Amino acid sequence: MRSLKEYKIIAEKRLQEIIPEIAHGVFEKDQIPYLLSESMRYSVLAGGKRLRPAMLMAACEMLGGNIDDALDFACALEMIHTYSLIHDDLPGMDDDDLRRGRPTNHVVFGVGQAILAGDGLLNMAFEVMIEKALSLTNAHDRALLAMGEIAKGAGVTGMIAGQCADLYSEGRSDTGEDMLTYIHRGKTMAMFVGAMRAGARLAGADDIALKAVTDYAVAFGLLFQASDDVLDVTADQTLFGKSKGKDARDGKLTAVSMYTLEGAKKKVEDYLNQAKASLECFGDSAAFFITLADQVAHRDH
Ligand code: GRG
Repeated sequence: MRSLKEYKIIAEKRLQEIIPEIAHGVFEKDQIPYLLSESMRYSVLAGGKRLRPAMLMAACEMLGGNIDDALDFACALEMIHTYSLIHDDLPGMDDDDLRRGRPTNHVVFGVGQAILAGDGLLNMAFEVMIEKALSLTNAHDRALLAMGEIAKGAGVTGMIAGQCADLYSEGRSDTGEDMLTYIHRGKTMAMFVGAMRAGARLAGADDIALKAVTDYAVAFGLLFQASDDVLDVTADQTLFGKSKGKDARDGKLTAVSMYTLEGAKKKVEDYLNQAKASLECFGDSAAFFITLADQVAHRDH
């Protein structure tokens, strides 16, 4: 069994290759403009926990698939996740100036270039997946199904829907628990579900296995967001790597504003138990996911 750290190293090495470094000042035919490559690399290679790519690869391996088939899909997912962070930080969205412990993309490159860095990462993610899918000559169907899972998680009924509801709810007093759950399911959970289901699809998983990994990802996503909301209140700013206390300042609907700090902590433990129970059917082969859920529930950043 591999660890989160091993998956992180594998994904980061491949991401370095996928988005090439271009010499300063170069704009050449059929090549990424240097400025775009620099701004995309700035955010994608800025660190990050790499949870989603690790979960995609681990799900694939747990279900008997091959990590070489999964790696490019995992990197594409991380590129999509990074685009969402860049766009979320823009002045027209969450308006933040700190991400992954660094100034946000638009602070360094300007708003216009930051929008393009996000667009570039999103579009290129699909180029990467299509190229990999075409190379998997005996598994085109699996690759297409995996791409579909990722597109759905990131899409207009997934992450983008959650972000839409989040912006809608800001400062409103007529939204409650249902809206909070809708936002968390979309913004946070959908990409974890996409990760796990894509990994499972690449392994050729049957319906029973697909249901088990989906149940885990749902509980994990809710656990992750509730613990993130707790950390927004309790974390050490340096370790957290993004602006602390911002949710409350922006009048955001969060697990803490809805359930109180103690209530949100209780939610974390409930989701943790649900996540672990979902993968009982896989026994020891699910050890990566059991450890991961424990780590995320009890993290300090
Ligand atoms: C712009 C379409 C669009 C969506 C933005 C990702 C996102 C949706 C908003 C960021 C704010 C937020 C609280 C999102 C919920 C998901 C989340 C906690 C993302 C951060 O994920 P981590 O902690 O980040 O895995 P790293 O940096 O470790 O990859």
